[in-house]
This record gives sequence, C-alpha cells and structure tokens, in this order.
Amino acid sequence: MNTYNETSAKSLIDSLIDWKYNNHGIEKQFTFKNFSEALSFIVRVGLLAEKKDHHPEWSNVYNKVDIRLSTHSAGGLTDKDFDLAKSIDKIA
Ligand code: H2B
Repeated sequence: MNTYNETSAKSLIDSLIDWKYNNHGIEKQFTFKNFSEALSFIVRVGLLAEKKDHHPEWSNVYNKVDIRLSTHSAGGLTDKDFDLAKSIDKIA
C-alpha cells in the first residue's frame, strides 16, 4: 500500500476540499444546520465506512462533525484515506 507524508500528499490534499494534513492523517470539520443533519451525515458516512472496511476517527458536538482519516495498519496516510475523503465530501 502507498503511504504518503506531508510532502508527497500535498497534491492529493489540494484536490480535496478543505482537508488539512495533521500528524500522519488528514482532518476536516463539517458544519450542518442542526444536530439532526449532522447525525444523518454520520449515519451515511458510517454505513459507507463499514462497506469500505475503512473507518474514520471522529467526534460530534451538536451541528459539527470533526473527522480524521489515517490508515492505522499502515501507520499513516494511504489511498484508502483519500478515497474515503472524496466519498465523504460527496455525502456532505
Ligand atoms: N480503518 C482505518 N482507518 N484504518 C485501518 O487500518 C483499518 C480501518 N483497518 N478499519 C481495518 C478496519 C481492520 O482493522 C479490519 C480488521 O479490517
């Protein structure tokens, strides 16, 4: 599996919307109208993550969802993270 560091990931990160590199992963905060919209997003992303067998680290406070993606088994960023990030942006 291809792993990326901050430098080699740069162009892939730039192809995404608002995802930022941090500590061997990529992170983004999503803001919704209210908790119900945030929860619906969480459920849809969760079902997709389970289908892909690639799972986000995340937290939710009311209308905000913070997501961090990294590939634990590879100890860093891989194509799986960029693939999931693209799908998450489509759902959002
Ligand atoms: N998600 C993420 N983000 N990284 C992993 O390495 C990973 C995962 N591994 N989801 C998968 C599940 C593995 O633990 C299971 C057993 O397939």
